[in-house]
Amino acid sequence: MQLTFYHYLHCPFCVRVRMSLGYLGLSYESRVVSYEDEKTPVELCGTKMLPIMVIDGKPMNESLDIIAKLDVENRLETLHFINGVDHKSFTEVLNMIGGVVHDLAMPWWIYTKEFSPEAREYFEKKKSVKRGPFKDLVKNKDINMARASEVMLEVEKMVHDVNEKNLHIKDIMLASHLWGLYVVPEWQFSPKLHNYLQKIKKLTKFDYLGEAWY
Ligand SMILES: N[C@@H](CCC(=O)N[C@@H](CS)C(=O)NCC(=O)O)C(=O)O
Repeated sequence: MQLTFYHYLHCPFCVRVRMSLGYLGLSYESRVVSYEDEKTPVELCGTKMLPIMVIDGKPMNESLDIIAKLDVENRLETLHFINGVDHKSFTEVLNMIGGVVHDLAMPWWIYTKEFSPEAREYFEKKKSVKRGPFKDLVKNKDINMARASEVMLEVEKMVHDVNEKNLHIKDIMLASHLWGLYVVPEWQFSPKLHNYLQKIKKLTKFDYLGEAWY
């Protein structure tokens, strides 16, 4: 199976695919797409949305569908999760987590090495429509940190002692959504969440921004 993976480094949906690839031990060609590049994703899948995986010449999107297709031995139980009863409620919880994580992380993401000045401008303009200007997100960071801390109390109840055998797609989805907070200098995960995330990092051989530097 020949895999070419088009992705953004910061995007939690792309991160979940990247973590799954690492966990499954699949090698792939990585193409990090610049955020303002509309042509590449539109030519591949007809819409500006990543991740996109090209499998033996055929492009597909939707992170969970990609993972389900690649996980031929069903080690992460992705297909079962997609068709299962808690898919909807888990997705709602993730969206809520994403809301608080992204308000804190977005102003920092755009200053990582992934973003050129053009990509930064495009991203901020697009995301400000829903969230307001990034300078206001930064101004309100104490309020947003307090909101995030409250949410993390609930997140702590969702985590378990992960290992090579029991890692589930839901762990990967959760870790991918939380990972953005590591770029926020004032943020600190509780030891329980930090340990959980670091174990997943190891199990999935995940390196968040590494390839931006090579
Ligand atoms: N349901 C999709 C969601 C992917 C998604 O929302 N990708 C965002 C990045 S986090 C995107 O490509 N946005 C492009 C844009 O807003 O310009 C999946 O799971 O793959």
